[in-house]
Amino acid sequence: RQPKRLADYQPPSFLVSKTDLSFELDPTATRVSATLTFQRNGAGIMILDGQQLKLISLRLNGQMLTDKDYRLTEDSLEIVKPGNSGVLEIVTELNPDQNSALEGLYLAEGVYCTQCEAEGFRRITYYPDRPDVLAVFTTTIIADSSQLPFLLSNGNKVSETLLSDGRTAVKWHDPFPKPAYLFALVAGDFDCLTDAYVTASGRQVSLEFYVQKGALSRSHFAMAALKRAMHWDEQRFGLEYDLDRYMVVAVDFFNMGAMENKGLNVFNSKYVLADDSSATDQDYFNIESIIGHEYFHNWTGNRVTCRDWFQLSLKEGLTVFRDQEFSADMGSATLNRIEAVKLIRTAQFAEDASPMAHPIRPEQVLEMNNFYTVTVYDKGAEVIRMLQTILGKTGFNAGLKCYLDRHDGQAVTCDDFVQAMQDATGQDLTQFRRWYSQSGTPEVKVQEHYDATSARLTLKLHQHTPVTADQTIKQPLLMPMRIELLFSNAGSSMRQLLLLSNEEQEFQFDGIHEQPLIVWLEDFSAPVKLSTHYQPEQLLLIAGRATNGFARWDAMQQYWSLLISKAVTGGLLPQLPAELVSLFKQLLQQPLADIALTAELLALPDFDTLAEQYTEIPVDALLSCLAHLTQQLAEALAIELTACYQRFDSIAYHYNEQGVALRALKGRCLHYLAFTNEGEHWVNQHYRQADNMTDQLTALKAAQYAELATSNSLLEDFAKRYQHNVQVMDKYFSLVATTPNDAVFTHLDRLTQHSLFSWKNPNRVRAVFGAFSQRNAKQFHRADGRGYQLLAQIVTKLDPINPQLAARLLTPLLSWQRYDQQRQHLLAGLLKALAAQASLSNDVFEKVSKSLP
Ligand code: BAL
Ligand code: ZN
Repeated sequence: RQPKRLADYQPPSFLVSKTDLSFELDPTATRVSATLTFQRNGAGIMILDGQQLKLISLRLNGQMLTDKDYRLTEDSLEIVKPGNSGVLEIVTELNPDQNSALEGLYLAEGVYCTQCEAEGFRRITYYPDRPDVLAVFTTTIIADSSQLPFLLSNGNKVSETLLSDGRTAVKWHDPFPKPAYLFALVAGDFDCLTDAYVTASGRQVSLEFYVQKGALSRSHFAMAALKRAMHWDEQRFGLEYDLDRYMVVAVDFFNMGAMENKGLNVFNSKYVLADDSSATDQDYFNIESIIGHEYFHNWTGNRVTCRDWFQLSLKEGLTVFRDQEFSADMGSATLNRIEAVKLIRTAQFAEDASPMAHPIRPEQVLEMNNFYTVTVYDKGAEVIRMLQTILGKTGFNAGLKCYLDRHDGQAVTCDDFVQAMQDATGQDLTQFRRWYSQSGTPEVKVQEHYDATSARLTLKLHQHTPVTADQTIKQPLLMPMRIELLFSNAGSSMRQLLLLSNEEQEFQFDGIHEQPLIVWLEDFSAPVKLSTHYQPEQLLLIAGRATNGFARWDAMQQYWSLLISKAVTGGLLPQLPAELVSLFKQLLQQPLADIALTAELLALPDFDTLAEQYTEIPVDALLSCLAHLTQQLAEALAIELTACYQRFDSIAYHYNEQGVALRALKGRCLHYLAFTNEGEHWVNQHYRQADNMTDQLTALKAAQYAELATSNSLLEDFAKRYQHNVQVMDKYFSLVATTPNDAVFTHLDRLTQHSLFSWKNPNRVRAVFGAFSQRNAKQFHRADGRGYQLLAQIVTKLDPINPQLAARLLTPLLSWQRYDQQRQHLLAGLLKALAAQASLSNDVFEKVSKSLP
């Protein structure tokens, strides 16, 4: 199996200017007629991509081709003498019903749906399936409209015709040239919510949401979120929508969260459907953020797209950054930043330390689906954020405008993006470009020296990026470090931006008349691991005083990490320091100023965050420390927790910033109260009185973590109540999969027999086995290997059904070298057994083979 390399990029030999498609839909034999108007673009043969297709016929400029005129392989079609330009007509047949990989055209629950990013279009017809071939698409869909009343594709609807055989033909035209990965077709029966939006320049846009029958009332929030996103992009970046229609279809069978096909987004129903009785605050947040993300792609991804898939972060890092800025403006910027940083410090740092380590612009790829990663997306967004920090908001906005003006309608590279930022601002970004090519998590050490005589403060920074699985040579990076100097006089401080570019660098501040306490890396201004020399009491001071809310939370997290790491090193359980107890008492009793931040300040770090701070992860010690500290906090603060919990009258559910914050703080109190003698009482009451999904789940999770006797009966009640709502049942599946004791294995087995479970539905599989492997550390990382064995079996079972899903689920097994000898041995054995299996998909093969020595 040969990986592709960025260094081998060649422009396409042929371009396609016009792509006319006609689909005659049939569950097992859909016929696709493609008419491609092509022109030569350089030397080389004409080779089209194609997979799992039955070729019916081929014509070149009207002439039927015979088998001496072309060469067909498992994944390509070569036209022997195409000439310099012409029209190629290709008829293929495919089987949507059998397509459980959910790439290309598939049929699930009566809905025909496509997913073409990254390389799914080659499962629809033979085509130059690469993002730098941009064509104007016209699509005709022919089907029985009594079965499939909605026949949708990209762009504007041109016509609808009743054919003589009773079928209907609907024709769509998308005037914007696009690569094949942005093509979409959906056919099915839906309920449709319509609305309208008038853009800043007065364009009337019809907004249409297509959802499963009966779910219309659950699509209003997503519609409103779309309108907020459209308005926000106009206000913040001056970007308007460009077609007459914007359609969103929600489907339950989908590998991704959503897909930004031009004018016709396809969404996982999880990220569209919501109402107050079935959606949590987190669900509402996710819906708004993903609706925004896909909408923002219309400019950053669709109007300007990627030259090749190595440039994926060009559109994804940038669009994640844009959706983060949107969410921050719609709610609490501090909470948004905390959540984004948690993801970097857990999954992204873990990826850097794993055999799959790669830069945000990967250099070598066997299966592109494996590179839709937290590195490309979320570290990619951090890189964009650093650009904004360095250039300032005005400079960044000017850079983005220059990029979009310069490259509208083109397929370009990450270098083109940085060049536009440089040209618009005059800032030399030569060194900054290393963030695109260098993988790994930089480590930054800081030293402070204060000289009272000269009133000079000297800060010495040292950066180092450890080698990663893919790269041994690392260079210094340009990184913005935001700091605050806190002086003894309360309220007196000074904020600075340091630009670290050398391996070692000093920054001097004169006229500093006392030794300040320094708050490092405000807002996580660079995605690095920082090592400082704080004393615990200094961290508590920062937690109380820093101007930046993120920095206050971060100081608390560092405080706990320090306490836990000392305990782990000493082989003991940590004891709760008195000063921490008094700080928590203060937080629980303070006037309700920033409730959301308070809820975060009262949280212990999660297992994954702590794990990333160790080369060899002390699984059992970390889990014991966390359980022990939770118990100690509950005992030491029972009175204050109860009082804080009872401070809030129940208010009717509403998803807004204040409501989210109140539920979060009350939920945090309940999490600890579950560990007190009154635990059963509080949890039962919380569950019974809840008028919303957030509070119900908070109660269920608290009961489960504290292993309360009531946990099972509450879960049963929940399952009975929501048995007809599959989105809520996914939450139930995940809860059962996070059972923290041996019973989980029987439960998992039972869940796979549940009438709603299907191995073909990624949402169900993720709800069960994703939750088990990523959110049940205690059972997944069992020292006897039972958790690992189960996941390996699941991956083996899923690979022939849905390789993309199988490879994603496999991820936690790859980091086998991070555990103790016994676990290493178990994991390595399982990975070797997987590697030895015949006919592994490229998806799973690439990951497994990289992980073995
Ligand atoms: N382009 C794949 C889905 C997303 O990132 O929006
Ligand atoms: Zn995206």
